[in-house]
Amino acid sequence: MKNVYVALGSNIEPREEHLSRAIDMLQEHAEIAVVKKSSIYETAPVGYTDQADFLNMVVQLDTSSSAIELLTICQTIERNLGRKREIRFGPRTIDLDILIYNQENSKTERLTVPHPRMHERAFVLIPLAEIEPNICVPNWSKSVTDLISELSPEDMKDVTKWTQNESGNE
Ligand code: A4P
Ligand code: MG
Repeated sequence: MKNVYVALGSNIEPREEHLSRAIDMLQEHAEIAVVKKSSIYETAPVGYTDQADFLNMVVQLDTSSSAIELLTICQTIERNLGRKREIRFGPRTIDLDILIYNQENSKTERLTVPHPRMHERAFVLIPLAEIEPNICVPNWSKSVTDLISELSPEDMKDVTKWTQNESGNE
């Protein structure tokens, strides 16, 4: 079994339903078990900033799938949840990114693991630290906690724990 961390993000309503349906769809695969889930965080958009806030979270999976098989599964789930690729870094019903695949360090045309931008993203590192603060992130050879200590206070303040009631959702 491979130990894998996947980041989920949505900034098109119903955001929380998109996250939970994506996790259900991962679980429907016999070769995937979701072993841990972070809390959900509300996060300001990074990269392309003229878009709605995201809900982000991270899940830990045990899987017998290869990294490329898992990417294909993630992209099928994105398609099934109505993902359209229009603007790079732009609004999306669901985004599934493979952060860490069994401590592998590899780059192919379709897949780079660890995810090439994860080390600088509070919306990835904060939920990942909640479930696995000490895991080493290959390529940077640093723990999640160490990578967080390199973020600016500005980056950190844009990521807050999300609860349904505070946001006025049902
Ligand atoms: N790809 C390569 N490596 C990976 C990997 N480790 N996991 C390839 C998943 N995919 C990987 O991704 C583009 C291509 O990356 C895929 O075809 C795949 O083969 P995409 O999901 O089609 O397009 P995208 O998401 O627009 O681009 P990208 O580069 O994945 O964007 P990011 O880096 O995921 O950024 N702000 C907040 N607050 N929260 C967010 O979740 N997300 C983004 C998207 C921007 N700003 C955000 C958030
Ligand atoms: Mg993506």
